Amino acid sequence: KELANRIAHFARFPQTGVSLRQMVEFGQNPSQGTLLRAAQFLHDELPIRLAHRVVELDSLPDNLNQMPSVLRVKRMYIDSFNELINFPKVSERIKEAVRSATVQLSAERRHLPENHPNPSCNDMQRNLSSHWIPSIQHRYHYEVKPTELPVEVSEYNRSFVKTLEKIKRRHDPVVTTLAQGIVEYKQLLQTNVVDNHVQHFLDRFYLSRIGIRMLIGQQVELNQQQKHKDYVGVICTHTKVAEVVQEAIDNARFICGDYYMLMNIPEIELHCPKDLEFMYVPSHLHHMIFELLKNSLRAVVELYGDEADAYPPIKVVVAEGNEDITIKVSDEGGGIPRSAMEQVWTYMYTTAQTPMLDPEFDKSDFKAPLAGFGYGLPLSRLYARYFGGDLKLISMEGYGTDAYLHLSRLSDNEEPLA
Ligand code: W6P
Repeated sequence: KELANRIAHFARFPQTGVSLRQMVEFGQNPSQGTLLRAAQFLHDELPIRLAHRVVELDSLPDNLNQMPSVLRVKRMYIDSFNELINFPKVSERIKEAVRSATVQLSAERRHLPENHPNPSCNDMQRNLSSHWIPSIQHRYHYEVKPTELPVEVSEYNRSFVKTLEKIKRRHDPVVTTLAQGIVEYKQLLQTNVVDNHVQHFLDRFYLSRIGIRMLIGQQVELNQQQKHKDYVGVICTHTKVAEVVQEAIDNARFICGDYYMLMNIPEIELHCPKDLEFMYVPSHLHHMIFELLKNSLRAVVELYGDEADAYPPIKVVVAEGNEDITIKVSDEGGGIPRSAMEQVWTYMYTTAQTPMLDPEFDKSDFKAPLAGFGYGLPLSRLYARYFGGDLKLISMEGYGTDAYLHLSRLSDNEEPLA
């Protein structure tokens, strides 16, 4: 049908990546005109990304692409795609108003050709992210005079944000729904392994989801009042590593003590340069460290038993390099057999965790499993990779495990999209 054609059409455009730095440069004290430019970018870019996902869901192996849960996920992507392409484009009149309110800042003027094209309002030109997302240069070359903008600009922004929020909420259950599909698929195939193709698809799919939600989250946040001077949307330009990691330590220890009903909870030592700060999304950092610590705590408690008087402490070491900030989480929980290392990164639910996927399951009567749903580690690695980092595990079977979380300081890495 017609919608299928439009999706196929949009899926032929390449996705445009954005770097952490671009998100920050773009989002610092944005005027309504700048927010409108960002809205225009998202209005073009999000349907392209959504269309790619629909096509990929379609091209999953037979049986899997027909699973009810996979079809439900596809329906969410189609609905959001539809909503976006039916959202009105910015009218020529508003474009012209923003264009004429956009001034070239004098300080840099001499470096530009006399009639250098105004970056704000040209129409559909794909593949030129610098055209849509002003580079650092553009940021200083152009500014929008807020007073000269018509009220329609802020009205458009507000209405677009509403649509984005609705889309974001619609996609909340994507990870669990798709996971359910994988479980059903494995039951159908009478196997417990996810083949490489599906594993690869899920990595791409969830990475794309992180990116889409990051872009939506930025746009939504930038349209609200700035919560703190160090924040640009959900990005903190001075993320205090020790503070965020300590918070994750406290939370993980609390959850662990609660889950195993421990008298003594394993200690977690933090060695971190005081005052170490970098540009990052604090919630992502918290999420990854929290996930690693839960795994380490579980390993230690299950090795020594839940009634031990003392446990070997878990050690968290933060290293400050020029390229990377690396966070090592070391436990003495007995390690992982080398033959099981690959499985750690696969999207699979263990039998103990399956009840969570049963819609009839009474959540109030259930303790969240300490080590997540089996998705914690692969998803954490995607969060790390999203901004140019990585997550690696080194295990010494019979002793313990070291997790290395590398986070790029350069912040120039574009979102990985394929
Ligand atoms: C383990 C298994 C694991 C996974 C991830 C991080 C730490 C650990 N420790 O024994």
